Order: sequence, then C-alpha cells, then structure tokens
Amino acid sequence: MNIIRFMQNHKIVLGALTEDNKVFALPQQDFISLMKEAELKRTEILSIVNDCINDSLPLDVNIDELELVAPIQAPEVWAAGVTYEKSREARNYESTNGKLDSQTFYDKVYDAERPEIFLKSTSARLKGPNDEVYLRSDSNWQIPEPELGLVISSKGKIVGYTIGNDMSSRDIEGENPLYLPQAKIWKNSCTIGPTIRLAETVKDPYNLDITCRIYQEDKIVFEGIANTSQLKRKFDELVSFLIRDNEIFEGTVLLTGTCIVPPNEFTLKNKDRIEIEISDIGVLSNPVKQQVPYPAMFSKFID
Ligand code: DO4
Ligand code: MG
Repeated sequence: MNIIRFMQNHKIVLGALTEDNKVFALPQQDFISLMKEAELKRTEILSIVNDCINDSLPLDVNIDELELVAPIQAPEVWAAGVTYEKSREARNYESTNGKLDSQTFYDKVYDAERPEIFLKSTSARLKGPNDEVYLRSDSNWQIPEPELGLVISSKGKIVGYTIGNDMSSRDIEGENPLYLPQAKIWKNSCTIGPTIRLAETVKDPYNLDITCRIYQEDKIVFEGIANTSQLKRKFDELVSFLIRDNEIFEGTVLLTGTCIVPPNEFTLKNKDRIEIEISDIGVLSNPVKQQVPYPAMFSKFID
C-alpha cells in the first residue's frame, strides 16, 4: 500500500494507491494526520487506510494522470552519508583529485560507529515529483544522489519508505568538507516522492532495487543500478543516531545515503531530467534548471 498526495480542483488530496493501481481519496488532511491517528488509536497506519478503503469506491482516474505532489510535507529532511562503499570511493576521489595516499575523513566515517548525518532540507524548502531541481551557479560539478528515504515518527519508528534526491555539489564538498552545508543545501536541492510505501507492506527493505537515469534531450546519458542490500549500516542504527539527544518531529524523513554515483567526468546540465526508481515505491522524476549567476552587486566576493 502506497500513500500519495495529488491536486484535485486546486486542492491537495491525500490518497491511497493499492497494489492493483486503484486510487482512493482518504479523509485525513495529510500523512502526518494519519500517523497521529494511528498513534492515538494504538494501531498501524495500514489498518486505518484499509478501513477507509473498505468504506469507499476507487476514484475513476489513472495514477499516471494525477498531478502528484510531495507525499509528505516533512518538517525536516535529514540525510546520512558514506553509508555505501560507492559513496566512500566518490568522496575520496573528489576530495583528493584522485590522488589518494592516506586515510580520509570519509574512510574513517565509513568504519566508525557514529554515522555521518546532516540536515538536508526543511518543509518550506522541500520539493516533490516533477518539480525542478536547481543547479548552483557557483559549482561546476553537480550530481543527483538517489536515496531511499525513511519516514519516521517523533519517537523514531519507521512508518514508511520514500525516494529522495540529495542533490550535491562535488567540487564544493571536495574543496573542503566544512563546506558540506553549501554542497548540500540550496534552493530546490531536495525532492522526495512520488509515494510513501507503508512499512507494514514492505517485505524486505534491505532488498530494494534503486535505479537512476539521467536524460539529456530525451536520451539516456547515465544509468546506474544498486540495491539496498549493499548498505553498510542498518536503518534502525541510522535512526537511533538521528534521534539521540535530538528533537525529531512527526513525519521527519531520513535519507539513507547514495550507492549510485555517475562517472567522475559527469556533471548535470540545464534541462537534464533525473529519474530515480525504487522497487515498490515508484519513479521520482525531476527536470534540472541552471540557477542564474549570483547578482552582480555581490560578485566582488566571488572569483
Ligand atoms: O559526506 C558527504 C555526503 C555523502 C552523502 O550524501 C551520501 O553518501 O549520500
Ligand atoms: Mg547523499
């Protein structure tokens, strides 16, 4: 069972998408209301959704015709890093210009007990399916990071899975790891969607296929495939570090790191299109837009 949000008569409607692709409108305002209702009734979200569906008829629409928006207005999106070997290799390459001769911060964090976790986005910044992702004007090396996202409760319970794009600037991060917030957060640098797969309906979250395709003028210029079985850590382990001595809000999303990195010579371009597919969740598609250079009045601060 997947949860979606879609536009209907200029309003956002919460919906359920069943295994046989039927769409039902749900009475709850949003996914967070559904989470709170389940907690209050001490039941699972799936059982509330099933009760609603059993009492109604599917909409006379095809899922492909719906205008989907981000399935949850997550108060915050956090992200884990260097959780896959592939990410460690890429980080080492960009921070040493490919001339690796000693252990890096990335090697250390890959093996350390404490994972890397950083704030990626907030509700007001977060974008969804088909929204544009932007390219920074002060970076020449930018890539999408296709990641499985965990939807969690304020107590850290994993209630669902979604797809996230952790857009990243490799040259800014590679120059100095202290630039991480600028390499990760800018306008339209994080999208999630198109659905939330309810945790109760995922057989094995450590066996989900992740595919990333990048199109230039409708031709595939990059395709990468991975599986969550390659993850170095456990999802509960990542969540336990996120919630440790922290205040986490209902419906927070935690991205679990990337295991697909385009070749080192690749950078995204204006008008590219990124597709990230995860089995049982769907395809998150976003066009790419180059940000205009920084206003001239501030250019004296930039080379
Ligand atoms: O250390 C930088 C971030 C790594 C990251 O975002 C990832 O591995 O997905
Ligand atoms: Mg990432």
